[in-house]
Amino acid sequence: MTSIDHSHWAQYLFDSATGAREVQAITKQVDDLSIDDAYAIQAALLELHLANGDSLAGAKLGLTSAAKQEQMGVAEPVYGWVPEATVITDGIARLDELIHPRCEPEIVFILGEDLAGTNVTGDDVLDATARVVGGIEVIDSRYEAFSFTLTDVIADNTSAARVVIGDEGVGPRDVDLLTLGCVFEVDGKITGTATGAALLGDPADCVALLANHLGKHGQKLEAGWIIMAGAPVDARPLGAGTVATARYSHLGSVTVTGKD
Ligand code: OOG
Ligand code: MG
Repeated sequence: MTSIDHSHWAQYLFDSATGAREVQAITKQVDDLSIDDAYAIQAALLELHLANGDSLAGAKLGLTSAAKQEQMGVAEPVYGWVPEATVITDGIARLDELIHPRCEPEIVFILGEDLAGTNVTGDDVLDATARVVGGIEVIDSRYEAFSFTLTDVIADNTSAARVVIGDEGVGPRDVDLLTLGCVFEVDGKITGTATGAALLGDPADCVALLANHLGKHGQKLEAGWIIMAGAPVDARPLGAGTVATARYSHLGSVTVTGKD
C-alpha cells in the first residue's frame, strides 16, 4: 500500500454522496491508487456511514457480466457494501438525493447462514442461502460523467446508491439459477434480456467470489444479509418519471420509479 490518505478520500466520497454533488475521479488527482488502497478507502467510507447512524444490510458484486464490463470499460468484478439506508421499501428513488442515477436488475441472495473462509464454492453459497429474490439496484457513481477506473469505482463502494428488493422468492435449489430469466423494461421498452448465466457463468459462483474476497480480509458474509450478484444487462438512466421494471422468470417483478 502507498502513502495515500484513505480517510481523506473516504470523507471526499462521503460528502459527495450525502451532498449529491459529483466529484473528480480520485485517479485524476493521485497517480498510484492501488486496489488495496481502493478497498481501504471503501472500508473507511463504510465506517463513516456507520458512524453516521447507518447499519450494514449486506454486500454486493459489480461488473460480473460482459454487458456491464463493456458498458463501464472495466473488465473485472468488484465488491462493495449495502448500507441499510440504501434499501428502499416504497419503490421510489428520490432524485434530489442522487447525482446521475442509473438502474439495473439484480439477482439477490438472502443468506440464512454465514459464509466464511477463503475456499467458499457456489455449492456452499446455495447451502447458506435462504432465498433468492429479484431486485433492482440504483447505482450513482459519485464521479463526474459517471466515468471511472477500476480503483476509482472500488473506492466509491462500487457506485452503490439504492436497492429495491422483490418480495417473491424461491429456495436456492428450487430453480436453475443459470437459466433464470430476466427481462428489463424501462418506460415500456425492453432494454435488455439475460439469464443468470450472464453473471460469470453462475450467480452462486459470483457470491462465492465475494465471500472469498472478504475471507482474505478476515471478514465474512453474514446470515440475514442481502447479497447482489451484479447486473446481467446494461444499466439505464433513471430520471424523473422513469419507471423501470425487472421481470424474472421465477422471482416475480420488481419496479423502481424515479421521482423529483
Ligand atoms: C459500477 C457498479 C456495477 C453491477 O451490478 O455491475 C454494479 C457501475 O457500473 O457504476 O453494481
Ligand atoms: Mg449492480
